[in-house]
Amino acid sequence: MAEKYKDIDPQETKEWIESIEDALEEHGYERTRYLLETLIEYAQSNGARLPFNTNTPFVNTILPGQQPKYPGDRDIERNIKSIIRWNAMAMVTKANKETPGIGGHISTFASAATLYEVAFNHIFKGPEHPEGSDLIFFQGHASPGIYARAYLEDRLDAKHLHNFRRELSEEGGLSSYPHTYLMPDFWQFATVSMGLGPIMAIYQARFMRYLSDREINKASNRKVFAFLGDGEMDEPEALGALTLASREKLNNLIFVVNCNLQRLDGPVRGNSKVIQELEGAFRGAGWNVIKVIWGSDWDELIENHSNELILNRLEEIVDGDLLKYIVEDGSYIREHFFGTSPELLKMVEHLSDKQLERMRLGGHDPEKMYAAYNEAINHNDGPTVILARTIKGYGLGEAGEGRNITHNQKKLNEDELLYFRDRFNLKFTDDEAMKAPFYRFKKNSKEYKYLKKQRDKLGGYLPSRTDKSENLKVPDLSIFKELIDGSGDRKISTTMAYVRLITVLTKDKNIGNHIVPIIPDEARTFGMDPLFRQLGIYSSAGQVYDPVDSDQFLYYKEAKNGQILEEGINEAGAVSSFIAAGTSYSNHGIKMIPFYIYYSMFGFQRTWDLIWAAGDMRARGFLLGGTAGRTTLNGEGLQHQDGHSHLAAAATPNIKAYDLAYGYEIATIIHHGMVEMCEKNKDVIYYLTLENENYVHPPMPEKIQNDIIKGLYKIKSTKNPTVRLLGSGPLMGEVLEAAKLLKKDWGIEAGIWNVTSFSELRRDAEETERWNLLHSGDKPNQSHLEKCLSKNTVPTIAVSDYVKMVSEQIGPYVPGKYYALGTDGFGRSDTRENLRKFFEVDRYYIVFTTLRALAIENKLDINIVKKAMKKYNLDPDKPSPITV
Ligand SMILES: Cc1ncc(C[n+]2csc(CCOP(=O)(O)OP(=O)(O)O)c2C)c(N)n1
Ligand SMILES: [Mg+2]
Repeated sequence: MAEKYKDIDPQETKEWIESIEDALEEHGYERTRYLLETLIEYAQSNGARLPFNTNTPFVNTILPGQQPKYPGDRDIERNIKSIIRWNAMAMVTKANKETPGIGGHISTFASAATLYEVAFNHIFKGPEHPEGSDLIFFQGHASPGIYARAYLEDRLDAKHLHNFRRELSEEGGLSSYPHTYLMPDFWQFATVSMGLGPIMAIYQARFMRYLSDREINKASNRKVFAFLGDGEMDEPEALGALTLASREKLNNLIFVVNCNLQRLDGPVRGNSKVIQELEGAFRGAGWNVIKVIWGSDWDELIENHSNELILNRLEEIVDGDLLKYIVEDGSYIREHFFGTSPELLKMVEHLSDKQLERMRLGGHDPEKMYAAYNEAINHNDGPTVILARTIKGYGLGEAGEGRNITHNQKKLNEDELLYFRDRFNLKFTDDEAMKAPFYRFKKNSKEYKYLKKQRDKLGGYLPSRTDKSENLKVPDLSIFKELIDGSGDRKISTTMAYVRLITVLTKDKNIGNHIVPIIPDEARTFGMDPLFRQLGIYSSAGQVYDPVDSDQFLYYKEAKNGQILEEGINEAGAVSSFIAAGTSYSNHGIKMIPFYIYYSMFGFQRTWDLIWAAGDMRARGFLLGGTAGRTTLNGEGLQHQDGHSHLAAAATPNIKAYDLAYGYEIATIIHHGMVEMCEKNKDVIYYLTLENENYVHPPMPEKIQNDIIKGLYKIKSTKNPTVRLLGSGPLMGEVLEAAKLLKKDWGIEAGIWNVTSFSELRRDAEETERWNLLHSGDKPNQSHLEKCLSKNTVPTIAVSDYVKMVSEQIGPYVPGKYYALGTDGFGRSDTRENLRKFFEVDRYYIVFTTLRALAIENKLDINIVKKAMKKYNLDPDKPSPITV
């Protein structure tokens, strides 16, 4: 401030400061804040425009005098922490000595050890805590430290540590990073794809509120902690949802950003200060920010905040400088940091170079960190972020402390091991240390007892993951009668059929309350707006305004107990809600079933990484890609027309993907999915594409449920088929029309099949083939595909509104020649008819391809194919939809 404006009356300035000093002394912080805010308001309203500033000085938010007494035994905790540091380092070192190139990280946990240890000893509530367990998003590549602690707690053995990153070893190993899928009793959240942790944590905290506001779970004092890297904060997802947390006053949410000022390649912000930048972003977004920059060693120097000299010096240095002070010795710090003025130099003349070098930073000082946590967990007015200054590779010395190479440091040599031992006063002999042994405290040691006692007090060990949820009773399929009976004469879309299903489902007395409809500002597109009124849109504030459509029956109803999560135009946030709801069975012991419907193009394509993380975290629920199909969604054009999400879905192992044509298929699949999730406890995600083309939906044929689930069922058989047509989703209509043309124009009878899932068919066929391979000589098994199609080897023509690779998935397993028609290429806006012609998937192309397939097999004269081209006006020189 002083720099920006010239002080034309220093005496007056002094008097004002003295007044504030008096206020602080006599009335404390609250009164001082009130006075200052009143003054600012007065000045603003009288025209003194104050510049917007979201930053506070580059010092700790909590002053030494405001710190609570440290509740633990610092010496014992230091011993425990040093051994955890050692074991974490040894785990990575050993792994890389034994298996060069296996990877791992030493430096990240080295920087974060104090952040975690203070919390483990004093803050994190465990699973047996009366208030329930905290939920912790660990920084992914700090995992060695978390394993190292679990080892001291007897939760992991040396053999596990030995097999870090060797998960396929016979004795079992440890995942590189937090992966629920691979360590389902241990890790709760998959965090290593940078940026996903923060957004998932925000929505997790919000979902906890949702559950208590809807009185499904009782309100509790559980917190969500997210440990994040400062480099990670550059991911758009990391900062993108901050205002939701403050808007919803999520005081159950605490971010801890490990500000070691470095990422993988080098400084996060060499030329400025990442902590200040983050402070600005978080404060601007309405968060409570606690900066923990300087350790106790700095208190004396900084204590006197009115000493402008040091404050200004702290203000002007940049992170690049701060990093340099880590790798240089004390004399360099004296010369370059304090040497800018004689007064500054004087402030440190009583300190030796060694002392200067060793001045601890905030994130390595347990007292400072405890003070921050203590304030964070007691802050009632919204979310808190702790910005903790640390040193990357702390304690590694020449081997990487604060160096640009530190992120990729994977093993220490013998000298470096000895240095590390000395640095943390460990008791290994030289010979022992050079072997990098794992160390465990003896059962009767004070460290072991302390470690256990602290965790006992806090309710047991973390991370840990359990499933104590009760099963839900899934209603009989018959509740979806109107879908099963078909639409009569009415032309409806699959989206409309789905909306009917969800309307009925949410009314079911057993399961209805557990359904979580999630929509990113697209409810009206899908015709779901009637649900606004029926279910209400969740809002922690209720509805404090009179909506513009309040005079209408189906008004925009927000409610504190609203069931719908209307996430706004925020697909990443909406998937995060999907994940929170879909993992509720383990995080809250209550099964919730998310139904997340979105514009299909903005699903996998935009947020597959989050969906992949959902798979990792064993989330359960339904993803519904609305207005899918490259030609079925017609007017919207290239960036809206999804013709490939099924490829991504097929590649995600625990997703079962379906492209559906009729209402009864939707009912069958969703019913089956719910039984798997809620009664059989399978960790599955169902992906259904839904379309907006209206046509008549027939009633469900008899006894085809299992076939629908397996992915293929017969629509029409013929006695002596010469060809087989496979249709899928909305293109089933074209297939049916093509079959009519084949009969009418060419006298050809085709067998007709409906493919509900190419990927499920392929998986089954592949698994069957694999079994047969491994059991060569035994009676071979038959896949569903074979059971359906192996009776004859006529040519097969498959059509879908997706790229050919989707239907080609089953090509190798279909007897006879296989032809795939699909929608490869960028979309266009036009009529469905023209688009299907353009992509060569319409009824005429189906007939044409069929005739040619028969000609190739010498079952038809090639001249007939030529005739057909003329008849249907097919241009042999039409440009390819892939290149045009
Ligand atoms: C989305 C994504 N991009 C890149 C990476 C690779 N990666 C792993 S750690 C890392 C650097 C992390 O830096 P920071 O967040 O500051 O964490 P630190 O180790 O410094 O605590 C990178 C780039 C990743 N895991 N995820
Ligand atoms: Mg970093």
